[in-house]
Amino acid sequence: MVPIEERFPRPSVMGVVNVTPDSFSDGGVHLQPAAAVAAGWRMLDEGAAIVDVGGESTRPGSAGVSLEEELRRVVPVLEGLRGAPISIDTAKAPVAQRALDLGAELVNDVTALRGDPAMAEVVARGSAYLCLMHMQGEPRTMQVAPSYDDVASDVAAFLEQRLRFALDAGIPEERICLDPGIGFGKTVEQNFELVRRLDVLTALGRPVLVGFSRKSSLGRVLGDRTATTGPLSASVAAAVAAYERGATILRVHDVRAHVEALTVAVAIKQT
Ligand code: HH2
Repeated sequence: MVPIEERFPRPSVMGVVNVTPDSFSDGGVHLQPAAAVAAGWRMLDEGAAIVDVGGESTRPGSAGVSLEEELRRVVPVLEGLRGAPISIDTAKAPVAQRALDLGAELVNDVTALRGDPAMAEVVARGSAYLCLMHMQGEPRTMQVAPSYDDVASDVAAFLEQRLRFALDAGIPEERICLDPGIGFGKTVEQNFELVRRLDVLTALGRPVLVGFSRKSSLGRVLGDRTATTGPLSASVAAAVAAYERGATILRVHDVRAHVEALTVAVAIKQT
């Protein structure tokens, strides 16, 4: 099996397809399977290395969906994207298993193997890559009062502990990437500090995935104190800054603009 850093060289773009009515920025847009499938193929055409399919919104305040509903949303989309490089954004082991059976190659678990006790085994048994993400609290309440001693070192300590847990469960290290979880139990300033100090996370020795695309901190730093999303221009700036500080995979909704911006950033780095 190819190590994740070879399969997804720095920088690689992960396109987001949310098959949900309520995702914070694209809720409802891809609820029909045909629309979601078309969006996935289009993102690959635009240069995404992989497409992240999710059937449960984790936006601040969200309550979660049942297993049956999540399967009902994602399975037709996974079937329509057969043969494409797919990531499954789920915290439920049966959804991950079904996705792996349908050819998914990465499990993106925003609970870092804490949501479903069966998840670690599903990943260990298969040959998929795994993303372990930091979240303080749970989506329903995570933005109420985020609190850290030192956000970068607290997030790093958590990810190191979850990496150890995954290794102990038999998941090879070379299959794992880590993610600071932008917007998951963090203030605006904490989100920006995590990107500013991304070296604290890359020091853990695993590739880092960053998902800042469209998140509300981008709208808020632009002056709208009640923003729930951020614009494309700000998303691209955050992705390029994260890449410059060592991020390997950028999780984004607008693939073409990010691929173009990152291509320029790479060209500048190389000259
Ligand atoms: N962000 C979201 C969902 N999944 N996974 C990883 N690894 N990293 C992230 O930053 C991340 C994620 C939230 O964004 P989105 O999927 O657009 O919204 P929603 O959760 O409302 O569906």
